[in-house]
Amino acid sequence: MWKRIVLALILGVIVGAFWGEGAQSIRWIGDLFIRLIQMVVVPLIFITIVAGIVAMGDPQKLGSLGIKTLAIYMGTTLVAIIVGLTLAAIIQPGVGVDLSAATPGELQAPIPIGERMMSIVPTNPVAALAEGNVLAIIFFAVIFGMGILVVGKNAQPMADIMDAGAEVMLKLTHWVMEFAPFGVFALIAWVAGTQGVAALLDVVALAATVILALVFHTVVVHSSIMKFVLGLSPVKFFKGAKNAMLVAFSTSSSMATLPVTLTAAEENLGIRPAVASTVLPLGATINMDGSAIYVGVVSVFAAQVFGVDLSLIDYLLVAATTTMVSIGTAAVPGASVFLMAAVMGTIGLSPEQIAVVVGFVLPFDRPLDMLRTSVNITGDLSVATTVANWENEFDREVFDSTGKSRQRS
Ligand code: DAS
Repeated sequence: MWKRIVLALILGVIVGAFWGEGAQSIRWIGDLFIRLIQMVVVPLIFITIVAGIVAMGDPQKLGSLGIKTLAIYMGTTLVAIIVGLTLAAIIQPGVGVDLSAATPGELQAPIPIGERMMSIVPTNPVAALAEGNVLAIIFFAVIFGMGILVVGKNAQPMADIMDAGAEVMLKLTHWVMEFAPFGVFALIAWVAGTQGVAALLDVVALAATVILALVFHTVVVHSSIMKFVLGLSPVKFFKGAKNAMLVAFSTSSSMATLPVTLTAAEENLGIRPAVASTVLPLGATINMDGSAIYVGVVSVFAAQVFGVDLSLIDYLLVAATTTMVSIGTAAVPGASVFLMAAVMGTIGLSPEQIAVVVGFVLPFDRPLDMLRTSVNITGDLSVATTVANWENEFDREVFDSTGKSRQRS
């Protein structure tokens, strides 16, 4: 799939460069693709967040291990998003990027912050879904998911519906991505034709910001957890996690990597099965530091492109929304593309502006997806190592002997 997208990207640049303004005539293909993305976003967010909350299991039953795990997962994701937002605010990849010709809609009038905070609680959840009010949808999805958990077995049919719904929405997402090469070709040809090929180079600054944030979070944050929180060698941690990180990089799917993640946890990092078998599958589903960084950086990029001044409250809203949305982000290739649209909605961008940004970043998504999935897995293993240490389910000898050729017993 992504080879076809790269081919579409290259063809789009060439056609756009030679066709010039005439490329406007195929813009409708790009608009159609953007509409397909928009069609999927609202049901995808609602259903995957409800399914993600239900997947966490009942808080009462989770016990200390579960509560600790959830708290550390959300905490590390919040740290990740703060790293991403800070670097995006400093580097400012979106400043000077001119997508105006691509922006059919005008900037939405800024809504007073008090009103925006209140609107998080929807007076009519169905209206919130219909209007695409992302924060209200997320709020209702979390409450609805917790309601299913608390009601327990009587709500099992609803839990099953949400599980099945998440699977159906992911299939629809997959179908929309099948159309991506055509949409990307048209969007790139149109931007290159109307803005000049140089406009595409603006995405390099965005990609560089994402990569910098991913590397910083992985190396600095997780090394600090190992060294200063657990008193373990960061080098040995990364040696033990290497295989899982490489498989995540090549598959761009946390779920596909899970078997390798479990093996690395038990055989290299000394995490006993009691912790590995609960913490890691949960992490692959709801813990995505890399995706949170990506979605947050793109949101700040979009705000800079369209001249939206972000207040501190806006940054906090993006951080909270991204953390929640990462619970619903599916562990499959390209999942973040749809959910970043949700987060951009919280900073007042119009659906058209969101769609243009999504169409702009999509051609470059796959290489960044490989990196962010690798970071997602690293975060899962870092939290699993932490929980294993705190629950005395940790085999220090196994961890310390990582990388040495151990005599297979
Ligand atoms: N590829 C997703 C994963 O498997 C993450 C993403 O799309 O951001 O973790």
